[in-house]
Amino acid sequence: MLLLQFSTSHYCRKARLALAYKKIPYRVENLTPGLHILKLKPLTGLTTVPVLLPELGNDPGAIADSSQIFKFLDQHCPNLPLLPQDPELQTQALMLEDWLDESIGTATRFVYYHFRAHEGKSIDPSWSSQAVIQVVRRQYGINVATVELAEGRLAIALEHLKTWQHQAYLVGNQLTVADLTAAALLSPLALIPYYRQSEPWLFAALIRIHQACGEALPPGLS
Ligand SMILES: N[C@@H](CCC(=O)N[C@@H](CS)C(=O)NCC(=O)O)C(=O)O
Repeated sequence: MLLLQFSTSHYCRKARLALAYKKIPYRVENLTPGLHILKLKPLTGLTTVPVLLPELGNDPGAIADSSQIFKFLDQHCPNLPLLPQDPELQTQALMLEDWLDESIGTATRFVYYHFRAHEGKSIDPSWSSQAVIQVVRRQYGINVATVELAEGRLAIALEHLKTWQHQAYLVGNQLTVADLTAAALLSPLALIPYYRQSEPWLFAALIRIHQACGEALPPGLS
């Protein structure tokens, strides 16, 4: 299998966590932001990574979107399922995944890129890195007002995800799409001192889940 990705994307980390958890061998191709559209649009009709090319003969040619990739991986490799058997728990896990994908992954992006352009500029002050950060900020409309809203959404999310403090998994008694999605999409916060200091339980959970999958830890935790 081939994973088309941006090496730093937290949605691509989500796909890698699932591939690693299921011990599926795969290669990665790192795309260049901007030029990625030329490759992705004809393949999937979308412009986002991750995209998985299963390269398995009669399987779909290209799978776009991390949730669709999870669905495909569970069908292709039912061992170590990413969803609970129980239909009620299954719905819970899928709802959590969707909320994390659509709301929290975006909020993390806003807070992270704002941080990297200001207090976190010293992580990589190079012209090229700051240029990419500025392009991302313009692309998504990241500014003081939108970051403030994102911080509010993250505060609610962290309150909800505190269940991780008392139980190993967010849903039921097995690792699910909810744990993998939260671990990936919140991973950029590991570089932000405010979150490291105020939510140590979160980073303990992120490390635990990355280790359970056998995936390299994100920057800030490695
Ligand atoms: N819902 C999508 C979101 C993926 C996403 O937002 N990917 C970003 C990188 S983190 C991207 O490819 N952005 C480039 C673009 O929108 O052109 C998923 O889960 O795969």
